[in-house]
Amino acid sequence: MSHPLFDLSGRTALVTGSSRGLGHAIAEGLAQAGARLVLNGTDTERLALSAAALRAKGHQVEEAAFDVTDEAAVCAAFARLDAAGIEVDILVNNAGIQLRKPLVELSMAEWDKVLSTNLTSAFLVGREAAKRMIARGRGGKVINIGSLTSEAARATVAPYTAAKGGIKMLTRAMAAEWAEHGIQANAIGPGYMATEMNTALLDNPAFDAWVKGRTPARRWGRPDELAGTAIWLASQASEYVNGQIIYVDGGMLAVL
Ligand code: GCO
Repeated sequence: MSHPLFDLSGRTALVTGSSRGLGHAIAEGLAQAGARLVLNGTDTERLALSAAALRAKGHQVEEAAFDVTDEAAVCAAFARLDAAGIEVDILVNNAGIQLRKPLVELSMAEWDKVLSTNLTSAFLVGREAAKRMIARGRGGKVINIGSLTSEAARATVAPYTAAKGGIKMLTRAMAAEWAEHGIQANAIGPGYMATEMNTALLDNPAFDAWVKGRTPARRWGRPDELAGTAIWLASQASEYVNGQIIYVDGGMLAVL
């Protein structure tokens, strides 16, 4: 029997970047707990496939294709949700990209792209969602997706590291301003997960061995292993948890 504290029936969850990878898995977990989904991505074909796969499992799914880095597009998307009577109670700021390159070779444009996709997007989508949550007076949930790089750096991923460090502090800033409105803003910090974004790392035998050696669990994480934490942070069960980043990393950050 499911516990009522974790029941998301009657709630609507917008998950950015949910046509694949961690976003899709988190969305599926929230739907299994009862939430209606609003999936987001920029590739409308992939988004439609992701939505169809979840509908086939009996979940209620809307599609909202918009670019999370484009302020006008974000505002227009929320206006369309308003017009359709769709109220976002749970926002998961998951959209993210990676770019692996030594710092001294990075262009300004590359830096800006990673920062805007991985950090500024959470501010933009978070602002639009929270404005509405505050106006409705029913509170809400914001879950930002951090990373191990919210805490520790790794060579060749500097803009990603800076953005994910920013996500940790943006989460706290959101909690500082929105907690009094009944909104909980927390983050999930996934460890090394077997996703499409990490294909190059998974396919590199030395990196694969490093991850397995460095992680107490001795393996990569599976995207669906984020679902439990996402459901908890999206539910009434976490009503007094605010500004935290929860690492789901097989123990990696806990050890040297
Ligand atoms: C990397 C990876 C990161 C990590 C993740 C760890 O290049 O280090 O692509 O995305 O997998 O963020 O938390």
